[in-house]
Amino acid sequence: MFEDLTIKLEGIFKKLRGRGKLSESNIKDALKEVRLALLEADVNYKVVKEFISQVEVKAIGQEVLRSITPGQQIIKIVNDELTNLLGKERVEMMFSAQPPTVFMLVGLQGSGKTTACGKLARYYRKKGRFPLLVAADVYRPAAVDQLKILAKMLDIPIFSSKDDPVKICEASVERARKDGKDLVIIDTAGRLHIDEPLMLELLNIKKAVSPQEIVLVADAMTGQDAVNIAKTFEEKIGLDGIFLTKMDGDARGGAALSIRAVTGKPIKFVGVGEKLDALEMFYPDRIASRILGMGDVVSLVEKAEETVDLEEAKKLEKKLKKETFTLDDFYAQLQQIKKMGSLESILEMIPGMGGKMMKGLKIDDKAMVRVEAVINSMTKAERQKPHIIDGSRRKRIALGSGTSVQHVNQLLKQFFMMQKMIKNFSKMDLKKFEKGFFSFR
Ligand SMILES: Nc1nc2c(ncn2[C@@H]2O[C@H](COP(=O)(O)OP(=O)(O)OP(=O)(O)O)[C@@H](O)[C@H]2O)c(=O)[nH]1
Ligand SMILES: [Mg+2]
Repeated sequence: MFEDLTIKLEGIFKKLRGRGKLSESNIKDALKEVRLALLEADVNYKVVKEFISQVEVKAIGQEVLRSITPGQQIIKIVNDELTNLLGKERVEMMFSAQPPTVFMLVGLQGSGKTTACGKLARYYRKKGRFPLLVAADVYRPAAVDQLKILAKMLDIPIFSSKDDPVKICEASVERARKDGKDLVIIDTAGRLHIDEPLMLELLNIKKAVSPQEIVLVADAMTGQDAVNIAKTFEEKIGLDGIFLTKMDGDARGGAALSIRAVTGKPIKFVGVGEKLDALEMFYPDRIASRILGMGDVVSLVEKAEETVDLEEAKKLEKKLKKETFTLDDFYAQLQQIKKMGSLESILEMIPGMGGKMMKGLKIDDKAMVRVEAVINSMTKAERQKPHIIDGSRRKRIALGSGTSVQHVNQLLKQFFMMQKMIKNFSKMDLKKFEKGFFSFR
């Protein structure tokens, strides 16, 4: 997400950073480019106008012109304003003091509501809640089945019946109370377009169960359409937050950057893939850093903590200190990374990997399978001492793994690069690294 914008902004700021002093016209020129970059990213034009004028007022202030590092100062201003634009601080979901809490997910057809219900159920169960999924989309039988499949995969209970949606929702809250479930997540029906019957049904459900959270699920790939849809839902039904899906496919980020400013409602979650763990909490400051190509170390560390085996991580750290990182470790790393989700979504969070690096590094998760096959075809000695893998060994490995010598070469090249990168990385103290990274705020 945001790759295109990140590349452009990095380019603009690189020029500024290179200069010792900045004049008012340098700044104005740069901001013109920023404006264009935002418009090209499909950000709402009114939002862009307001944004640029905010940045300009601050940037042309004495502070920047007098500063010894004017380029840095401007990046800081843009970073702060981007954070503001995205909503300043994360807004958490509300929970009722008297359980069950009800989340009601609404949105157009195919926006990702059912998937989002599954993601939220999974996430909040991990946080110690007891969710009940509710199938209130009764118009398509397949819709109920889809939620049933997700519920089964997650081993989370589901409530469904042949009644009308309002009655289903009422009954589900009753059931949750009886069964000691403290979180009811309602999957509502989608429509192709916003129409009166849909709005009426949603309003009736709202009246019947008074949800703590009405969350609009909107498809980021639809850009400004998503923003307009959100505006209408907010006016007609009232929203508490937004779950922006398919951000993994949206390189521009226009919806994410406009939706808060246009609707006044916060983005709370971002969907970054079809799998149920492809969910990110939305933190405006972290996203702003990511857009500016500065990575998002905090989310990365959190994600790692959530999924990575700490024992394994400690072992790895020791190895790194002794500089004995082998292909076996590389393989173990791959398994850990697989647990964390798609490689792309992880790489995006690493500082400096945001824009150009990501463009050149499109990683196909299927390629991972090939990598596994190649490593599996190596002998123990080869995995421990990859430098012994010469031409004839490469041929044998390619044959054994059903790949080609090019694939083996490529993998070894990547491995040696990673070995080198990790060596450098392990010399850095992560805490210090984070501090330095965020210190200009
Ligand atoms: N790449 C990607 N695909 C997603 C994401 N969220 C959902 N999808 C996919 O989008 C499609 C539609 O998702 P659903 O959850 O069925 O959408 P829905 O809003 O429930 O659709 P209706 O019930 O027909 O209104 C499915 O193929 C999902 O796998 C996401 O964050 N990223
Ligand atoms: Mg659905």
